[in-house]
Order: sequence, then C-alpha cells, then structure tokens
Amino acid sequence: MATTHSLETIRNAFAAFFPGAPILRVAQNLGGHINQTYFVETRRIDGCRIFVLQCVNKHVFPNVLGLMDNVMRISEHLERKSLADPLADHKRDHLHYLRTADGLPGVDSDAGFWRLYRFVPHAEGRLQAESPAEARAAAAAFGRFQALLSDMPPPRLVETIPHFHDTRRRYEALERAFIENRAGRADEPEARELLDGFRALRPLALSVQKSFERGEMPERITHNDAKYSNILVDPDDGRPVCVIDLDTCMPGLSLHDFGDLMRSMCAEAPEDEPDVSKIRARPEIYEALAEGFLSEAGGVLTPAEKKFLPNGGAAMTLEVGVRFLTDYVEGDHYFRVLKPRHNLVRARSQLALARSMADNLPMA
Ligand code: GN1
Ligand code: MG
Repeated sequence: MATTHSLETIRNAFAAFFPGAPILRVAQNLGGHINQTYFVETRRIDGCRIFVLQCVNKHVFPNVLGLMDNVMRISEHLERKSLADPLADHKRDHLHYLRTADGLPGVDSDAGFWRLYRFVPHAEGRLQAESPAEARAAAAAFGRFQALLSDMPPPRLVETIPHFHDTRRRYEALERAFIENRAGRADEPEARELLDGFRALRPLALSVQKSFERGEMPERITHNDAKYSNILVDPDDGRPVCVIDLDTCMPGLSLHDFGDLMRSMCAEAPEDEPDVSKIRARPEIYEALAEGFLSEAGGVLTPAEKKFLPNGGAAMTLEVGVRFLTDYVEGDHYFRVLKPRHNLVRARSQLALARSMADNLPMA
C-alpha cells in the first residue's frame, strides 16, 4: 500500500521510539482529516505488536509542544490510575502514548511531529449512538474521563487554543463581524434574523460562564470534543472502552464536555440539517446523558455543575452556532464548508436546537 510518507521516513520515526525493532508491516489509516496515522506492526514489545504512529499537523496545531505536553501528562496520569485499579481493562481503557528512547514525547520534523501510542485491541469507532442506552454509556465514559483527571497534579495544562470556550467573547466576535461586514453578508435578512435569535438567548448561553465567574464551579481538565465518535467501543457488545482524540484536552469546565455531548446527541438531525422542523432536543436522550455522566463524575461535581447540566447543552449549542454565524459573515475562513451558505445553515440549525433545548429541558 502506498503511504503519504516514505517508508524510510516512517522507519526513522518509529526507530526513535524502539531503536532496532523490526517493522513487519505498515498500513495507513485514511480516516483522519488533520493528522497522518499509520499502524506499524513489529515484534511483540511489552505484550503489544501493533503501534499507532502519527504525524501531527503543525499548521493546525502550531503549539505542538504544548499540545504534546498535555497529551503525555494525561496519558501517563491515566496509565497510573489504570495500573492502580485491579479491575481496570489496562490494555484498552486509555490511550497509552510512549516516549522516545531519549524520553521525549516524540520527534519533531519538517513534515510534522511524530508520536506513538499502543494500538487499542478489539475496539472500534462509531459515528452515532443508536439508543438512549448507548448515549448513557458514552456520557459515562466521558464522565469517568473527567473524574480520573480531577486529581491531576499541577502545573495547569497548556491552553492550546486560548479562549476556546469563552462564550462572551464569541458573542463579541459575532457583533464585531456584523459591524465590520467584511464579506458583504451582514445585511442579508436571514443573517440578521439569526443574529437577533442568538442575541435573545445570550443570557442562557452565558449562564454557565457566569456561574463559573461567581466561583460556583472549578476549572477542570476537559476533552473539548466530547462526541460519540471520540470513544472506541467493544465490537461485541458496543460498550465504550476508551476515550480518544486528546488533542484538544486543556483547562475547561465540566459542562463544556457535557454540553458537547448534548449538542452532538440530543437531536436526531445532523448539525447542518436545513429543515429546522426536524430539529428537536429529545428529553429522553438528555436524561440518559445526565444519568450516565453523573454515574461516573457525580462524585466530583459541585452542586452548581449538577444544577446547570442542561444549560451546558444550550451554552455549547449557542456558542458553536454563534461561531458558525460569525464565520459566515466573515466569509467562511474557519470551518470547512461543502456548499454555499453552509455556515448559515449550521448556525440556523444550532439556534433551532438551542431553542428546543430551552423549551423542553429543565434549564436552571
Ligand atoms: C470543530 O472538527 P471537529 O468536528 O473536531 C470545532 C469544534 C466544533 C465542531 C463543530 C478546534 O470540531 O469546536 O464544536 O467543529 N473544533 C475546533 O462541528 O474549532
Ligand atoms: Mg476533533
């Protein structure tokens, strides 16, 4: 099979981790949009024969060293926790990143930053939860992830994307985009209508951030891309085994992750559903997510975090809707668009979902 990088490049990168270990086979994973991923088979090392070698895209992640510092610390923390738990499924329950023979988190090169983790056996990714039970299990997996990271020793993780979930600032950027009107789209009636819609729900969008500012909820380590496709499940019974994609893990609020779970799972329609009559927040999915999340994270969450659970979903949905509309008005620079007005359609669907959450879920 032809690979994006030459076999020699792959060999050199792998040799930094395991000097002298033979490479028996290499296969490329063509799934990801950002990083290049290879499965490298070697002789058995510490009970593992297949390793995942990745070349991290430095254009998307300019602070790759900060990112890798976060990833290694999380991986090593989860490793310690897993080893200390006699019931843990140690080979599958966390991404196990390895250091190079020199003790570094990987190898920097012009092509990108090479890193390596152990292949997670007997586990697969799936796009969508098919039932409340699957939603519940996924939320439990992310709740557990957060609980396990709640006692990570200092220093604070690097904020690899500063102000990522600063909802107030996202609203300010939206207002600015309409004033600056760089792409000539700010006067379109539908864009203005959406702007008014987002403005009307601003208090709900900011309710989580304000609770944090009142000191009711702590900063935690959060995943920041909490969705069903970011867990691996056991192919036999569909149960989650491992949370993946640690690249956006950084300081954040618990409700950012819970909110992303709600945003990505409460509606049956996709994020860019053009027909808003199909968008409905399903209370039974919210209930399942809350139950699952609390079953694992309930012990570490503060009363305000529990009280504001539904608000988390509305806040994350409004925040990303505001980002889609901002990007539309600015001329589609950030989110990849597949058709004209795609970001406008996404903004509209997110506003509809947030409204449905506000109407049908028990907001604080
Ligand atoms: C981006 O590309 P993806 O799906 O992992 C975005 C998220 C948004 C999401 C909306 C780093 O994530 O914040 O919620 O699109 N990630 C970044 O689909 O901006
Ligand atoms: Mg992602």
